[in-house]
Amino acid sequence: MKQLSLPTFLLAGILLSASFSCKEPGIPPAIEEEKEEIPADDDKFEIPEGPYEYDDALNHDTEAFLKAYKGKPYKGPHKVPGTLEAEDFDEGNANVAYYESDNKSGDAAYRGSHKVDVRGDGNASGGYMIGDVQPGEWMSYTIEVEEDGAYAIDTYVVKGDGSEGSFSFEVDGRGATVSVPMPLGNWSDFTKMATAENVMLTKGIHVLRYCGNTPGNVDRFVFRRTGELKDVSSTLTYPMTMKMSNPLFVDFPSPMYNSWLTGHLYTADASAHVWNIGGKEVLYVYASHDMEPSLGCDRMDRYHVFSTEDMVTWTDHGEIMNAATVRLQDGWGSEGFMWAPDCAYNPEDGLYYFYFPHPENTQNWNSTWRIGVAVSRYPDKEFHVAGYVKGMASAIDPCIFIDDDGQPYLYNGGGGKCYVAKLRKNDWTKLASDPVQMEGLHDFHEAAWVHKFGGRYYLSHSDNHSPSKGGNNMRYAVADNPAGPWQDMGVYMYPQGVETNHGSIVKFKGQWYAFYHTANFSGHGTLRSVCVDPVTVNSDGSIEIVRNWGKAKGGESPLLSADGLTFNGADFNDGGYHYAWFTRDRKEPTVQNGAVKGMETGDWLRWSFKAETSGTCTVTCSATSGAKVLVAVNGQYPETSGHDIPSSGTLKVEGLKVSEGENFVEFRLMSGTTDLKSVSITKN
Ligand code: FUB
Repeated sequence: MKQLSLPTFLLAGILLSASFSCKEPGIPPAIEEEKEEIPADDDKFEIPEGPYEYDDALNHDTEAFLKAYKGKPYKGPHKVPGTLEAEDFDEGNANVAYYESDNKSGDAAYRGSHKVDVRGDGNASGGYMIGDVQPGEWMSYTIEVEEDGAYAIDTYVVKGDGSEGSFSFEVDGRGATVSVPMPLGNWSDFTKMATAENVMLTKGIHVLRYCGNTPGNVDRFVFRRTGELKDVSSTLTYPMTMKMSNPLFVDFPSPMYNSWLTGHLYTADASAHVWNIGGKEVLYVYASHDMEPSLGCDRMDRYHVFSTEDMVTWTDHGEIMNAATVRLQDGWGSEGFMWAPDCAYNPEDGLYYFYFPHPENTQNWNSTWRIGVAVSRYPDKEFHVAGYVKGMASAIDPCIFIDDDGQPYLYNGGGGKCYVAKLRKNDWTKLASDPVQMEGLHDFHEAAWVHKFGGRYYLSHSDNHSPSKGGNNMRYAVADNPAGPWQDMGVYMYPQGVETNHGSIVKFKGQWYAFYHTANFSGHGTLRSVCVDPVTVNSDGSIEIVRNWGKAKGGESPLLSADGLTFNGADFNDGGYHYAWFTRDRKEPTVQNGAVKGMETGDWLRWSFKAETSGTCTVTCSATSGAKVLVAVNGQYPETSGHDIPSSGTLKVEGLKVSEGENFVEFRLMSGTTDLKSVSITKN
């Protein structure tokens, strides 16, 4: 191939760090020379002729699963309906009858020496339980179902560290339930149970798998028949159109992980673009898909695309890519791990280029990230995997930015490092320069997004977060060059109570919007929901904080004076669901005599106030005991997983940061129930 030499890429002085948390394939210490532009040639990816091939990943052969299953019932098959002791998992090898992530042995007094953590416990039925079931671990049980039907499984399990937990079940290798929240108590309290509803079972032998999505000690399962067997096959047809408000998309149904059952559609990592479709401006959102039940971000295995012409009515065009299709069409990739994507339109060839981070293999997922690329004639369907962008840094969260001269730039990064490389102008699946690590970003975590305004380049990203601090801020930086060096401009969105945030900033029909995600709706940090709010971009390009916490009741935020400030619980902000308050059932909080009554897990309230100077404050809450709460100012918690409201009913939280100008205080229930009388703030 003829090599043409181009000017040096303007990245002087950019050095690559020697210590990568992810393995970087062949990145030079600094950019010297740009790779040569390749003339349109025969190695450019061509969309294959013939019918479009897609693996919907839901074809599952139950009969074949049972035939291949090598486990043997222990004291079973266990009759359903009936009671099954957790310690009576099937006989068989690891990865067949059980999966254990550590090498510890269980209590040999029952079933002899075993890697499953069987433990003697006087409070457990039969004297034993399975302790220390870690995320991703499972046990299989051969069951014999008496009659076709819908069954409930009362699961006697407990999480003793006070933080939220969940478990789920699979039947014959397929997801059979959503994530069920675990009861909280001491690690040996087996009086409480949580019910997995609507497990559809046909008469005969099946293999049930208990999956610990989080740690928990599990004692027994009680099966009850609750109704008729329902046809649970997927009846989803795309596209589907609905009116939406924040959080977006959750009301669209979607198949759950590895299952033909449907649940809420959880979306994250929205990349929003405006394409011209038949002379009309249409906004498209390319989002990743959090799978229910979740296991961290491991099971995210597909992408959906959504569009709108008015920001009110949205269409879900359905799945455009999944991990199974990467393997089918291009022969590589892991299971799951389809993380934050992006898409770009090339007017030169009229094709859409969809970029997605995906590991080369499941075992070493965290060190084998690639930026996969798929190409289509359409923005919303028939993406063909063209491979991956060879030579790009092994990191997550691709973002594509096309400069005014048509030059595409590919960004990616995570774990504190952010990279950029040029793509070939005439082949957007290949690099035109080696990736370099960019300079000047402040506290970069991940989620790079680039847009241009007033001739300058804007890179927004999440900062280094801590779930116990409420998650990450979204920051932005500016530069005169698409590759930096960047100058940090500060925060444009406060943490959203989720351990990640990830956004995009886009102008649509004259208004700027910030896309982001929260986990409020699900209450699980890895079952997220995309949201959107208008954002103000000033004429000098500065971006104002996205005001997504409503407005003080009555309009004017009260001033935090030297005397402090007290809000009645009931005087929470105006602005409604998702902004001023949140309840799982979306019903307005119940107000009585100035208090908010019966707050439940996941509920929160916000109150706006003004401060003349920045500093720290103490927030004192008066509420009934029996609940664990987080108290935050501007979405940032102190270093804690929650405070128990003491029996005195007075909870004091110190050291919360206040900014000059507008602030909001938030009271969020982590577990239990409470009535909230008041929230007082004093400046330190
Ligand atoms: O969705 C998976 C990962 O979480 C994304 O790639 C990150 O940006 C974070 O949102």
